[in-house]
Formats: sequence, structure tokens, C-alpha cells
Amino acid sequence: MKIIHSPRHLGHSGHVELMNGRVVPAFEKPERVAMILKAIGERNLGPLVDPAAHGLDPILKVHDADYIHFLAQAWELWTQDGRDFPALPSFWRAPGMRYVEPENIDGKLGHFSFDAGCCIVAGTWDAVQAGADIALTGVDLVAGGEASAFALCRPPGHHAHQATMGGYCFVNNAAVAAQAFRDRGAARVAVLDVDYHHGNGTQAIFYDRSDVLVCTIHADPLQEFPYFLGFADETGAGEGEGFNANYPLRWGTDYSGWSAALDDACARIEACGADVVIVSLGVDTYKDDPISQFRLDSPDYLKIGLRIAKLAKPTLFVMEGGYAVEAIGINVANVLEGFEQG
Ligand code: OKP
Ligand code: ZN
Repeated sequence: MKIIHSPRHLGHSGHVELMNGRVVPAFEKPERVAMILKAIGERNLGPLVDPAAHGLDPILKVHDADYIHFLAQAWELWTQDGRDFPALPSFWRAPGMRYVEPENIDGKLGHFSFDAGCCIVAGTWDAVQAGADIALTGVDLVAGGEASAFALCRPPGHHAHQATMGGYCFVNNAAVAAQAFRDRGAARVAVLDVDYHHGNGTQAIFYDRSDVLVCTIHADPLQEFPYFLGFADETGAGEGEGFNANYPLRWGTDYSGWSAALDDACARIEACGADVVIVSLGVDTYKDDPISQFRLDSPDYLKIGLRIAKLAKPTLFVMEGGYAVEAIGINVANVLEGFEQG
């Protein structure tokens, strides 16, 4: 399968996050992609393809224009005040406060975020745009007749809402891809989110729509980030009722528990008659992931790929999380190899 990749993700580096109340180097770092490329090369999983530029229009179909304008300007506004270090939000509204975009960059950072997980540096916006182009090029390939493709996006996207960054995510690459498949004639798209964390942004973007089924398997939000969305009773709204499925699982879940949720999600995808499947591919379900608490092991990722292949649908894999850098390449390559064998 073709692997869509761009070195422009390297611009999003040298950033930080808050961990246990301390500022630490970001877990979401460029080495993740290097390790995935290494494993893909060693196993001959497919040729690398450059993304084609798609512009902002397909991004603006799922994100608000004022939010995208903010992302494009944020570094310039932050550094205008003389700051030459990474930008982090630290002010948020509580329920009851006003929803008005501030003029001040510190206010804007809070207005357009739900946590301090999205650090902005000089090359962040370029990396984010490259990520969307990677996903959209994957759509071009699969809509053009390829059985599958792997969009090697970085940073990830599934936590980003219409007008909110968070959890390392700025533009929701999987959601942009889902909308693009619809616009290219797919009647129904299924998003299968196997990242350890709930795909809150993807859920929110499609929550009231029946044309995009969202299934996400993740750590129980009572125990884990993003905490405030991802419960089993969130099943969609209005037209979208029945087209959102959450599978919250407790810390310590291993493949036997996890794969039962995968089987159920796959049955739903089959039942809804989706024309195409987008896999939000996170491998932070791995037993040694530094920020996660599931217990999947490397051979399990082969089985995940095999199970997804059994759906027998055109499939676009979109990279999300996975922070055990030493194993991320093996685990991602295992999913892709399992899929190709299935
Ligand atoms: C992004 B993706 C540690 C707290 C957790 C957010 C995790 C975002 C994961 N500083 N921070 O779903 O892999
Ligand atoms: Zn994750």
C-alpha cells in the first residue's frame, strides 16, 4: 500500500507539554515518524508518496474559519510580544462565561483550545497543513481505486473539534478525510478509531450526522484523558442518532477485552453499509506506552490489521497516537502487514 509522507512534520518540534504539573519535552515528537518509516522500509510495506497540496477549502468543510485563521496566525502573534519560546495556552472559560474571541494572543490560545496539550512553535502550522494534505492525498488514492493507503500524519488529529485544538491535535485529519470521501461520492463513511484515547473531535464533528459513522475504542474517560467525552451513552443526536459508538474500556485492558470491542465495532461498520473505512490508527494501546494504560502487545497489532481487512472495504489508515518510540514502528507496520495479509 502507498505510504503518504512529508518531512514538513519536522517543523513541529522542540515543543513541550505539561505532565504531572511540570513542563516536559513533548511525547508527540518527530522521532515517532522516523521509527515508523524505518519499519515500513525494512518490511517493504509500500512506496513513499508525497502529498499533493489541497489548500484550505477541504479543511474549512470541517473546521470554523476563525479557528483556522487563528492557527495560521498564532506564532506570529505570540512572537510579536517578544516571546521566542513555544506558545502554550493557560486560560480557559468556565461554563457561564462569554464565548467571544479575544484580541490578545493569550486569550485566543485559551478560546481555541481545551487543554495545554497543543504547543505551537514556528513550524507548527506548516506541519499541520502538510498533515491535512497527507490525509487528502490518501483520499485521492483510495477514491481513485487503490484498495488502501496509509496517511502518515503528524501531529495527530482526532482530538481536534470544529474550533478547538487539544491533545496534541490541531486539524482533524481523519474528519477532513471523511468529509472529502463524502464530497467525492461515498454515500456513507465509517471512522474506526483504535487510538488509546477517545476520538472526541471526530465524534463531535459528526455527532448529528448519519452519513459518517464514528466508532471509537478507548480508555474510559472516568480514568483517562480527554475525561469529559467518550462515554458509552453518547450514541449520536438527531439524524445522527445511532451513528456514534463509544467503547470505553478500563485501564489494564488486554487484547482479549479490546478485541471484543473491535469485533462489535466491525459488526456495526458492516451493518451500516459504509462505502469506505477510515482507521484512526493510534498504537498507544501498547503495553509499554509511556502515557497509556492498556496491555496490547506487538503481535496483537497483526491481528488488528487482519480483522480490519475482513471488512473487505476500501480503507484509509490515518496516523494518530503512539508514544513508545522504540516500538511504534513495529506496531504500526504490524497493523499494515496484517491488513495486507487479510
Ligand atoms: C493524543 B492521541 C499528559 C496528559 C495527556 C494528552 C494526550 C493526548 C493524546 N501530559 N495529554 O490521542 O494519542
Ligand atoms: Zn492517543
